[in-house]
Amino acid sequence: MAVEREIRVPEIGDFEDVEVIEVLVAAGDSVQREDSLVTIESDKASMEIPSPFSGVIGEVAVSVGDRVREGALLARITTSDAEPDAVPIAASRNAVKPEANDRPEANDRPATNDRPPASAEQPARNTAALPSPPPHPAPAAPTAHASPSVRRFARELGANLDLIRGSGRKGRIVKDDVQDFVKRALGQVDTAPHLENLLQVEPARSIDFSEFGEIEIAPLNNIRRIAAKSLHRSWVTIPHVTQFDEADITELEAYRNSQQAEGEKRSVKLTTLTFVMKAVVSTLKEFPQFCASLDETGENLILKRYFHIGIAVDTPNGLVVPVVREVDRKGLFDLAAELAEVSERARNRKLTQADLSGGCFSISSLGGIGGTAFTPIVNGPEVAILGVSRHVLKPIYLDDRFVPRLMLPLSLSYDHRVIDGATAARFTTKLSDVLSDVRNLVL
Ligand code: CAO
Repeated sequence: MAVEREIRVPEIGDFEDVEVIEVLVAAGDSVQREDSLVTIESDKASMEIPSPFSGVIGEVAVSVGDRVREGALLARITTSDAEPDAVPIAASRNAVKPEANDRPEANDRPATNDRPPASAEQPARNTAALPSPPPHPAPAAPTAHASPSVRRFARELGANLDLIRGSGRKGRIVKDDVQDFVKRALGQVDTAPHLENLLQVEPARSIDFSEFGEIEIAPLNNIRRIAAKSLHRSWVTIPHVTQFDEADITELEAYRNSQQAEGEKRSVKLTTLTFVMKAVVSTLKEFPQFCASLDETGENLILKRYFHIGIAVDTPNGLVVPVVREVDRKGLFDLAAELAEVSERARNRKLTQADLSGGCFSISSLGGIGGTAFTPIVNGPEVAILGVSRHVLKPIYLDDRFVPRLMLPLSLSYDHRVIDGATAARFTTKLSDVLSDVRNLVL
Protein backbone atom coordinates (compact mmCIF):
# COMPACT_ATOMS: atom_id res chain seq x y z
CA MET A 1 0.00 0.00 0.00
CA ALA A 2 1.18 3.54 -0.74
CA VAL A 3 2.05 5.83 2.16
CA GLU A 4 2.49 9.60 2.02
CA ARG A 5 5.43 10.88 4.03
CA GLU A 6 6.92 14.27 4.72
CA ILE A 7 10.50 15.18 3.99
CA ARG A 8 11.90 17.86 6.24
CA VAL A 9 15.22 19.67 6.49
CA PRO A 10 17.50 17.38 8.48
CA GLU A 11 19.91 18.51 11.15
CA ILE A 12 22.26 20.87 9.37
CA GLY A 13 24.59 21.84 12.15
CA ASP A 14 25.30 25.53 12.47
CA PHE A 15 23.15 26.44 9.50
CA GLU A 16 20.08 28.44 10.41
CA ASP A 17 17.73 30.24 8.11
CA VAL A 18 19.53 29.31 4.89
CA GLU A 19 18.45 30.00 1.36
CA VAL A 20 17.15 27.41 -1.09
CA ILE A 21 19.21 28.00 -4.23
CA GLU A 22 18.14 25.04 -6.32
CA VAL A 23 15.12 22.78 -6.38
CA LEU A 24 16.17 19.59 -8.12
CA VAL A 25 12.82 17.74 -8.22
CA ALA A 26 9.24 18.48 -9.21
CA ALA A 27 5.88 16.94 -8.32
CA GLY A 28 5.52 13.59 -10.10
CA ASP A 29 9.28 12.82 -10.16
CA SER A 30 10.37 9.38 -9.04
CA VAL A 31 13.33 9.53 -6.71
CA GLN A 32 15.56 6.99 -5.07
CA ARG A 33 16.68 7.21 -1.48
CA GLU A 34 19.75 9.49 -1.38
CA ASP A 35 18.80 11.38 -4.57
CA SER A 36 19.34 15.10 -4.04
CA LEU A 37 16.15 17.12 -3.62
CA VAL A 38 17.23 20.71 -3.01
CA THR A 39 20.43 22.69 -2.58
CA ILE A 40 20.65 25.17 0.26
CA GLU A 41 23.32 27.75 0.76
CA SER A 42 24.55 29.82 3.67
CA ASP A 43 27.19 32.51 3.35
CA LYS A 44 29.79 29.83 4.12
CA ALA A 45 28.78 26.72 2.23
CA SER A 46 26.20 25.06 0.06
CA MET A 47 24.82 21.58 0.56
CA GLU A 48 22.35 19.26 -1.08
CA ILE A 49 19.63 17.59 0.90
CA PRO A 50 19.02 14.01 -0.20
CA SER A 51 15.76 12.12 -0.05
CA PRO A 52 15.48 9.78 2.92
CA PHE A 53 13.03 7.60 0.94
CA SER A 54 12.47 6.13 -2.50
CA GLY A 55 9.11 7.07 -4.03
CA VAL A 56 7.19 9.62 -6.09
CA ILE A 57 7.25 13.29 -5.12
CA GLY A 58 3.71 14.49 -4.43
CA GLU A 59 4.36 18.13 -3.61
CA VAL A 60 7.43 20.32 -3.40
CA ALA A 61 6.94 22.72 -0.51
CA VAL A 62 9.83 25.12 -1.21
CA SER A 63 10.93 27.31 -4.09
CA VAL A 64 14.23 28.90 -5.03
CA GLY A 65 14.81 31.91 -2.79
CA ASP A 66 12.87 30.53 0.22
CA ARG A 67 14.72 30.48 3.49
CA VAL A 68 14.56 27.29 5.55
CA ARG A 69 15.85 25.92 8.84
CA GLU A 70 16.07 22.49 10.42
CA GLY A 71 12.68 20.77 10.46
CA ALA A 72 11.11 22.86 7.67
CA LEU A 73 8.91 20.90 5.26
CA LEU A 74 10.65 20.37 1.92
CA ALA A 75 8.34 17.93 0.12
CA ARG A 76 5.77 15.21 0.42
CA ILE A 77 6.56 11.84 -1.09
CA THR A 78 4.45 8.76 -1.76
CA THR A 79 6.34 5.60 -0.88
CA SER A 80 5.40 1.97 -0.64
CA ASP A 81 4.71 0.82 2.92
CA ALA A 82 7.61 -1.59 2.49
CA GLU A 83 9.89 1.44 2.38
CA PRO A 84 11.89 1.57 5.60
CA ASP A 85 11.49 4.59 7.85
CA ALA A 86 13.80 7.48 7.31
CA VAL A 87 17.11 7.32 9.06
CA PRO A 88 16.73 9.53 12.15
CA ILE A 89 17.52 13.07 11.21
CA ALA A 90 20.61 13.35 13.39
CA ALA A 91 21.99 10.18 11.81
CA SER A 92 21.25 11.40 8.25
CA ARG A 93 23.72 14.20 8.63
CA ASN A 94 26.36 12.18 6.89
CA ALA A 95 24.12 12.02 3.91
CA VAL A 96 24.04 15.79 3.71
CA LYS A 97 26.96 16.74 1.53
CA PRO A 98 28.39 20.08 2.58
CA GLU A 99 30.61 21.87 0.13
CA ALA A 100 32.86 24.78 0.96
CA ASN A 101 31.64 27.81 -0.98
CA ASP A 102 33.78 28.27 -4.00
CA ARG A 103 34.25 31.93 -3.53
CA PRO A 104 36.52 32.57 -0.61
CA GLU A 105 35.49 35.18 1.92
CA ALA A 106 36.65 38.68 1.12
CA ASN A 107 39.38 38.47 3.75
CA ASP A 108 40.67 35.21 2.38
CA ARG A 109 40.86 36.47 -1.14
CA PRO A 110 44.14 36.91 -2.89
CA ALA A 111 45.08 40.55 -3.47
CA THR A 112 44.35 40.28 -7.19
CA ASN A 113 41.18 39.20 -8.94
CA ASP A 114 42.93 36.35 -10.63
CA ARG A 115 41.17 33.10 -10.13
CA PRO A 116 43.58 30.58 -8.72
CA PRO A 117 44.25 27.79 -11.19
CA ALA A 118 41.81 24.99 -10.61
CA SER A 119 42.61 21.39 -10.90
CA ALA A 120 40.12 19.84 -8.51
CA GLU A 121 37.51 20.20 -11.25
CA GLN A 122 39.86 18.89 -13.90
CA PRO A 123 37.80 16.17 -15.49
CA ALA A 124 38.94 12.66 -14.81
CA ARG A 125 38.25 11.92 -18.45
CA ASN A 126 39.11 14.92 -20.57
CA THR A 127 37.18 14.21 -23.75
CA ALA A 128 38.61 15.29 -27.06
CA ALA A 129 35.36 17.15 -27.67
CA LEU A 130 36.07 19.81 -25.09
CA PRO A 131 38.53 22.66 -25.52
CA SER A 132 41.66 22.00 -23.50
CA PRO A 133 42.03 24.28 -20.51
CA PRO A 134 45.27 26.17 -20.11
CA PRO A 135 47.98 24.24 -18.27
CA HIS A 136 47.44 24.21 -14.50
CA PRO A 137 50.64 24.60 -12.58
CA ALA A 138 49.53 23.28 -9.21
CA PRO A 139 46.48 21.74 -7.61
CA ALA A 140 44.22 24.16 -5.79
CA ALA A 141 40.78 24.32 -4.28
CA PRO A 142 37.74 24.39 -6.59
CA THR A 143 36.99 27.94 -7.70
CA ALA A 144 33.83 27.65 -9.78
CA HIS A 145 30.57 28.46 -8.05
CA ALA A 146 28.32 25.42 -8.47
CA SER A 147 26.31 23.01 -6.39
CA PRO A 148 27.50 19.44 -5.81
CA SER A 149 24.94 18.01 -8.27
CA VAL A 150 26.11 20.40 -10.99
CA ARG A 151 29.71 19.48 -10.19
CA ARG A 152 28.83 15.82 -10.47
CA PHE A 153 26.99 16.44 -13.75
CA ALA A 154 29.97 18.37 -15.15
CA ARG A 155 32.34 15.61 -14.03
CA GLU A 156 30.22 12.99 -15.78
CA LEU A 157 30.38 14.96 -19.05
CA GLY A 158 34.07 15.74 -18.67
CA ALA A 159 33.39 19.49 -18.58
CA ASN A 160 35.79 21.75 -16.72
CA LEU A 161 33.73 24.09 -14.53
CA ASP A 162 36.49 26.67 -14.56
CA LEU A 163 35.83 27.27 -18.25
CA ILE A 164 32.09 27.77 -17.77
CA ARG A 165 30.41 31.10 -17.16
CA GLY A 166 27.54 30.79 -14.71
CA SER A 167 24.16 32.32 -15.51
CA GLY A 168 22.65 31.72 -12.08
CA ARG A 169 22.47 34.16 -9.21
CA LYS A 170 25.84 35.71 -8.37
CA GLY A 171 27.37 33.89 -11.34
CA ARG A 172 26.47 30.42 -10.05
CA ILE A 173 26.89 27.68 -12.66
CA VAL A 174 23.65 25.78 -13.20
CA LYS A 175 22.99 22.57 -15.10
CA ASP A 176 21.92 24.45 -18.27
CA ASP A 177 25.28 26.26 -18.34
CA VAL A 178 27.10 22.93 -18.34
CA GLN A 179 24.84 21.62 -21.11
CA ASP A 180 25.33 24.79 -23.19
CA PHE A 181 29.09 24.59 -22.71
CA VAL A 182 29.22 20.99 -23.87
CA LYS A 183 26.96 21.73 -26.86
CA ARG A 184 29.15 24.65 -27.85
CA ALA A 185 32.31 22.62 -27.44
CA LEU A 186 30.89 19.81 -29.58
CA GLY A 187 29.78 22.34 -32.21
CA GLN A 188 33.26 23.85 -32.36
CA VAL A 189 34.85 20.49 -32.88
CA ASP A 190 32.34 19.53 -35.56
CA THR A 191 32.41 22.69 -37.58
CA ALA A 192 35.74 24.31 -37.03
CA PRO A 193 38.35 21.97 -35.61
CA HIS A 194 41.07 24.41 -36.58
CA LEU A 195 39.67 27.07 -34.24
CA GLU A 196 40.87 25.14 -31.22
CA ASN A 197 44.46 25.58 -32.32
CA LEU A 198 44.02 29.11 -33.58
CA LEU A 199 42.32 30.52 -30.53
CA GLN A 200 44.44 29.53 -27.58
CA VAL A 201 43.10 32.24 -25.37
CA GLU A 202 42.77 32.20 -21.62
CA PRO A 203 39.18 31.61 -20.55
CA ALA A 204 37.42 34.69 -19.20
CA ARG A 205 38.09 35.16 -15.51
CA SER A 206 35.16 34.93 -13.17
CA ILE A 207 35.31 38.04 -11.03
CA ASP A 208 32.99 38.82 -8.18
CA PHE A 209 32.51 42.53 -8.90
CA SER A 210 30.20 42.89 -5.92
CA GLU A 211 33.36 42.77 -3.84
CA PHE A 212 34.10 46.31 -5.05
CA GLY A 213 30.66 47.87 -4.81
CA GLU A 214 27.01 47.49 -5.68
CA ILE A 215 26.30 45.74 -8.97
CA GLU A 216 23.33 44.61 -11.04
CA ILE A 217 23.39 41.66 -13.40
CA ALA A 218 21.56 42.34 -16.69
CA PRO A 219 21.37 39.24 -18.90
CA LEU A 220 21.93 39.99 -22.60
CA ASN A 221 18.77 39.80 -24.67
CA ASN A 222 18.51 37.43 -27.65
CA ILE A 223 19.38 40.04 -30.27
CA ARG A 224 22.58 40.94 -28.46
CA ARG A 225 23.52 37.33 -27.87
CA ILE A 226 23.11 36.48 -31.56
CA ALA A 227 24.88 39.65 -32.69
CA ALA A 228 27.68 39.00 -30.19
CA LYS A 229 28.28 35.54 -31.65
CA SER A 230 28.49 36.72 -35.26
CA LEU A 231 30.54 39.81 -34.39
CA HIS A 232 32.96 37.68 -32.40
CA ARG A 233 33.22 35.14 -35.18
CA SER A 234 33.94 37.87 -37.74
CA TRP A 235 36.42 39.56 -35.44
CA VAL A 236 38.50 36.43 -34.85
CA THR A 237 38.25 34.83 -38.29
CA ILE A 238 38.57 37.83 -40.62
CA PRO A 239 41.87 39.74 -40.80
CA HIS A 240 40.50 43.30 -40.72
CA VAL A 241 42.04 46.47 -42.10
CA THR A 242 40.19 49.80 -42.16
CA GLN A 243 40.79 52.39 -44.89
CA PHE A 244 39.74 55.96 -44.06
CA ASP A 245 38.77 58.61 -46.59
CA GLU A 246 36.40 61.52 -46.97
CA ALA A 247 34.05 62.59 -49.72
CA ASP A 248 33.13 66.14 -50.65
CA ILE A 249 29.32 66.06 -50.51
CA THR A 250 28.73 69.82 -50.78
CA GLU A 251 26.88 69.48 -54.07
CA LEU A 252 25.15 66.28 -53.06
CA GLU A 253 23.72 67.99 -49.96
CA ALA A 254 22.64 71.01 -51.99
CA TYR A 255 20.84 68.66 -54.38
CA ARG A 256 19.33 66.67 -51.48
CA ASN A 257 17.99 69.88 -49.91
CA SER A 258 16.52 70.91 -53.25
CA GLN A 259 14.52 67.68 -53.23
CA GLN A 260 12.96 68.17 -49.79
CA ALA A 261 9.72 69.62 -51.23
CA GLU A 262 9.38 66.61 -53.51
CA GLY A 263 10.13 64.36 -50.53
CA GLU A 264 7.39 66.00 -48.49
CA LYS A 265 4.96 65.52 -51.37
CA ARG A 266 5.80 61.80 -51.35
CA SER A 267 6.02 61.66 -47.52
CA VAL A 268 9.59 60.42 -47.76
CA LYS A 269 12.69 61.79 -46.08
CA LEU A 270 15.60 61.68 -48.48
CA THR A 271 18.59 61.16 -46.14
CA THR A 272 22.28 61.22 -47.04
CA LEU A 273 22.42 57.50 -46.48
CA THR A 274 20.18 56.84 -49.48
CA PHE A 275 22.75 58.55 -51.72
CA VAL A 276 25.57 56.62 -50.06
CA MET A 277 23.77 53.34 -50.85
CA LYS A 278 23.50 54.27 -54.54
CA ALA A 279 27.14 55.43 -54.61
CA VAL A 280 28.28 52.16 -53.00
CA VAL A 281 26.47 50.08 -55.61
CA SER A 282 27.94 52.14 -58.41
CA THR A 283 31.43 51.55 -56.90
CA LEU A 284 30.79 47.83 -56.29
CA LYS A 285 30.10 47.42 -60.01
CA GLU A 286 33.66 48.55 -60.67
CA PHE A 287 35.16 46.50 -57.80
CA PRO A 288 33.29 43.15 -57.82
CA GLN A 289 35.63 41.55 -55.24
CA PHE A 290 33.94 43.77 -52.61
CA CYS A 291 30.55 42.26 -53.51
CA ALA A 292 31.60 38.73 -52.67
CA SER A 293 32.00 36.01 -50.04
CA LEU A 294 34.64 33.37 -49.45
CA ASP A 295 33.18 29.88 -49.55
CA GLU A 296 33.48 27.63 -46.51
CA THR A 297 36.76 26.11 -47.73
CA GLY A 298 38.28 29.58 -47.92
CA GLU A 299 39.60 28.73 -51.37
CA ASN A 300 36.97 30.22 -53.68
CA LEU A 301 35.58 33.70 -53.91
CA ILE A 302 31.89 33.79 -54.76
CA LEU A 303 31.24 36.95 -56.78
CA LYS A 304 27.65 38.13 -56.54
CA ARG A 305 25.91 39.65 -59.50
CA TYR A 306 23.19 41.18 -57.36
CA PHE A 307 23.34 44.26 -55.14
CA HIS A 308 21.60 43.65 -51.82
CA ILE A 309 22.94 46.06 -49.20
CA GLY A 310 22.80 45.44 -45.44
CA ILE A 311 22.11 48.52 -43.33
CA ALA A 312 23.11 48.51 -39.65
CA VAL A 313 20.15 49.74 -37.62
CA ASP A 314 20.45 50.80 -34.02
CA THR A 315 17.46 49.52 -32.02
CA PRO A 316 16.67 49.67 -28.30
CA ASN A 317 17.42 45.94 -28.18
CA GLY A 318 20.71 46.06 -30.04
CA LEU A 319 22.16 46.17 -33.51
CA VAL A 320 20.45 44.44 -36.45
CA VAL A 321 21.39 44.48 -40.13
CA PRO A 322 18.37 44.17 -42.44
CA VAL A 323 19.09 43.86 -46.13
CA VAL A 324 17.69 46.22 -48.78
CA ARG A 325 17.45 44.24 -51.99
CA GLU A 326 18.29 45.27 -55.57
CA VAL A 327 19.53 48.72 -54.67
CA ASP A 328 20.81 49.11 -58.25
CA ARG A 329 17.27 48.92 -59.61
CA LYS A 330 15.58 51.35 -57.24
CA GLY A 331 15.24 55.12 -57.42
CA LEU A 332 16.35 57.42 -54.58
CA PHE A 333 12.84 58.08 -53.25
CA ASP A 334 11.87 54.40 -53.33
CA LEU A 335 15.07 53.51 -51.52
CA ALA A 336 14.52 56.22 -48.92
CA ALA A 337 10.99 54.94 -48.29
CA GLU A 338 12.21 51.36 -48.01
CA LEU A 339 15.00 52.35 -45.64
CA ALA A 340 12.57 54.16 -43.37
CA GLU A 341 10.14 51.23 -43.48
CA VAL A 342 12.74 48.55 -42.76
CA SER A 343 14.40 50.49 -39.93
CA GLU A 344 10.98 51.08 -38.37
CA ARG A 345 10.29 47.33 -38.53
CA ALA A 346 13.75 46.65 -37.06
CA ARG A 347 13.02 48.93 -34.11
CA ASN A 348 9.66 47.22 -33.56
CA ARG A 349 11.27 43.76 -33.73
CA LYS A 350 9.22 42.89 -36.83
CA LEU A 351 12.07 41.71 -39.07
CA THR A 352 11.93 38.23 -40.53
CA GLN A 353 14.87 35.92 -41.25
CA ALA A 354 14.45 36.80 -44.95
CA ASP A 355 14.97 40.50 -44.12
CA LEU A 356 18.27 39.65 -42.50
CA SER A 357 19.80 37.38 -45.13
CA GLY A 358 21.27 37.62 -48.60
CA GLY A 359 23.39 40.75 -48.22
CA CYS A 360 26.46 41.49 -50.36
CA PHE A 361 27.99 44.45 -48.55
CA SER A 362 26.94 46.41 -45.46
CA ILE A 363 26.82 50.06 -44.47
CA SER A 364 26.91 51.29 -40.90
CA SER A 365 25.98 54.95 -40.64
CA LEU A 366 26.63 56.75 -37.39
CA GLY A 367 26.44 60.14 -39.09
CA GLY A 368 23.18 61.08 -37.42
CA ILE A 369 24.75 60.48 -34.01
CA GLY A 370 28.30 61.85 -34.25
CA GLY A 371 31.96 60.87 -34.37
CA THR A 372 34.72 61.42 -36.89
CA ALA A 373 35.63 57.84 -37.89
CA PHE A 374 35.36 54.28 -36.60
CA THR A 375 36.38 50.75 -37.51
CA PRO A 376 33.26 48.72 -38.30
CA ILE A 377 33.46 44.93 -38.11
CA VAL A 378 32.91 43.14 -41.43
CA ASN A 379 29.52 41.43 -41.45
CA GLY A 380 30.79 37.95 -42.39
CA PRO A 381 30.53 36.14 -44.75
CA GLU A 382 30.64 39.48 -46.56
CA VAL A 383 34.13 40.84 -47.18
CA ALA A 384 33.71 44.57 -46.60
CA ILE A 385 31.64 47.12 -44.73
CA LEU A 386 31.45 50.90 -45.05
CA GLY A 387 31.26 53.08 -41.94
CA VAL A 388 29.84 56.58 -42.42
CA SER A 389 30.43 59.30 -39.82
CA ARG A 390 29.07 62.80 -39.30
CA HIS A 391 29.70 65.26 -42.15
CA VAL A 392 31.74 68.36 -41.30
CA LEU A 393 32.21 71.71 -42.98
CA LYS A 394 35.99 72.02 -43.60
CA PRO A 395 38.32 74.49 -45.30
CA ILE A 396 39.55 72.67 -48.41
CA TYR A 397 42.28 74.07 -50.63
CA LEU A 398 40.81 74.34 -54.14
CA ASP A 399 41.93 76.50 -57.08
CA ASP A 400 44.57 78.30 -55.02
CA ARG A 401 42.35 79.15 -52.08
CA PHE A 402 40.59 77.64 -49.14
CA VAL A 403 36.90 77.12 -49.62
CA PRO A 404 34.33 75.69 -47.20
CA ARG A 405 33.27 72.19 -48.30
CA LEU A 406 31.02 69.66 -46.60
CA MET A 407 33.12 66.54 -46.06
CA LEU A 408 31.71 63.08 -45.27
CA PRO A 409 34.09 60.74 -43.38
CA LEU A 410 34.20 57.17 -44.73
CA SER A 411 35.70 54.13 -42.94
CA LEU A 412 35.95 51.01 -45.08
CA SER A 413 36.80 47.80 -43.18
CA TYR A 414 37.70 44.84 -45.37
CA ASP A 415 38.85 41.24 -45.29
CA HIS A 416 42.53 41.39 -46.11
CA ARG A 417 42.49 37.76 -47.31
CA VAL A 418 40.39 38.87 -50.26
CA ILE A 419 41.17 42.56 -50.72
CA ASP A 420 44.57 44.25 -50.93
CA GLY A 421 45.23 47.63 -49.30
CA ALA A 422 45.80 49.31 -52.68
CA THR A 423 42.48 48.02 -53.98
CA ALA A 424 40.71 49.28 -50.86
CA ALA A 425 42.25 52.74 -51.31
CA ARG A 426 41.09 52.71 -54.95
CA PHE A 427 37.61 51.69 -53.81
CA THR A 428 37.24 54.60 -51.35
CA THR A 429 38.74 57.02 -53.88
CA LYS A 430 36.16 55.94 -56.44
CA LEU A 431 33.39 56.09 -53.87
CA SER A 432 34.36 59.67 -52.90
CA ASP A 433 34.41 60.64 -56.58
CA VAL A 434 30.92 59.22 -57.08
CA LEU A 435 29.59 61.01 -53.99
CA SER A 436 31.28 64.27 -55.00
CA ASP A 437 29.58 64.43 -58.36
CA VAL A 438 25.88 64.16 -57.79
CA ARG A 439 25.24 63.54 -61.50
CA ASN A 440 26.70 60.05 -60.95
CA LEU A 441 23.81 59.27 -58.68
CA VAL A 442 20.81 60.96 -60.20
CA LEU A 443 21.39 60.29 -63.88
N1 CAO B 1 26.29 63.51 -41.18
C1 CAO B 1 25.49 64.40 -40.56
N2 CAO B 1 24.18 64.20 -40.33
C2 CAO B 1 23.64 63.04 -40.74
C3 CAO B 1 24.41 62.06 -41.39
C4 CAO B 1 25.78 62.33 -41.62
N3 CAO B 1 26.58 61.44 -42.21
N4 CAO B 1 23.61 61.01 -41.66
C5 CAO B 1 22.40 61.31 -41.20
N5 CAO B 1 22.42 62.54 -40.65
C6 CAO B 1 21.29 63.26 -40.07
C7 CAO B 1 20.06 63.13 -40.93
O1 CAO B 1 20.07 64.06 -41.98
C8 CAO B 1 18.99 63.40 -39.92
O2 CAO B 1 18.96 64.77 -39.62
P1 CAO B 1 17.55 65.57 -39.50
O3 CAO B 1 16.75 64.79 -38.49
O4 CAO B 1 17.96 66.93 -39.07
O5 CAO B 1 16.96 65.51 -40.86
C9 CAO B 1 19.53 62.71 -38.66
O6 CAO B 1 20.94 62.63 -38.86
C10 CAO B 1 18.99 61.33 -38.40
O7 CAO B 1 19.09 60.54 -39.54
P2 CAO B 1 18.50 59.05 -39.48
O8 CAO B 1 19.33 58.25 -38.57
O9 CAO B 1 17.06 59.13 -39.17
O10 CAO B 1 18.56 58.54 -40.95
P3 CAO B 1 19.71 57.82 -41.72
O11 CAO B 1 19.13 57.49 -43.03
O12 CAO B 1 20.96 58.61 -41.71
O13 CAO B 1 20.02 56.45 -40.91
C11 CAO B 1 19.67 54.37 -39.87
C12 CAO B 1 19.09 55.43 -40.79
C13 CAO B 1 18.64 53.27 -39.69
C14 CAO B 1 20.93 53.78 -40.45
C15 CAO B 1 20.04 55.03 -38.52
O14 CAO B 1 18.88 55.53 -37.91
C16 CAO B 1 20.75 54.14 -37.55
O15 CAO B 1 20.16 53.27 -36.89
N6 CAO B 1 22.06 54.34 -37.41
C17 CAO B 1 22.90 53.63 -36.45
C18 CAO B 1 23.60 52.45 -37.09
C19 CAO B 1 24.54 51.81 -36.11
O16 CAO B 1 24.26 51.64 -34.95
N7 CAO B 1 25.74 51.47 -36.58
C20 CAO B 1 26.77 50.97 -35.73
C21 CAO B 1 27.02 49.55 -36.00
S1 CAO B 1 28.55 49.04 -35.40
O17 CAO B 1 29.37 48.81 -36.75
